[in-house]
Amino acid sequence: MKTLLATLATFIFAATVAVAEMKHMDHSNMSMSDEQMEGAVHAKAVINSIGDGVANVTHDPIPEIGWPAMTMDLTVLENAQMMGEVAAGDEVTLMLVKGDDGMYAIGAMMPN
Ligand SMILES: [Cu+2]
Repeated sequence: MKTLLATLATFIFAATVAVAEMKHMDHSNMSMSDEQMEGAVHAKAVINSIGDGVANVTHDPIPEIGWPAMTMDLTVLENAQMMGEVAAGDEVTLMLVKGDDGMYAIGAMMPN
């Protein structure tokens, strides 16, 4: 009987988790995955140029990931959220998320 109860409890727990997972999936209208959001970092930057899927930026240090201030090219993710118009010369806050290749890429950009 104890075994049966334990099995039942495990089953109910598993079912609860499954339902929680499904509810979780309903949030997929967010364009970034939860995994990406967890590892996301923010940095202030100046946009030097922005083009097809890539932006050259000069960003402030990002201590969370050990980056010093630098000028670099960053991939702009296809589903990146652009909060307003961003053009070369603009000061922005970047949200960087890890892309599929493990490299940080721009997941969102908002003018300062
Ligand atoms: Cu950099």
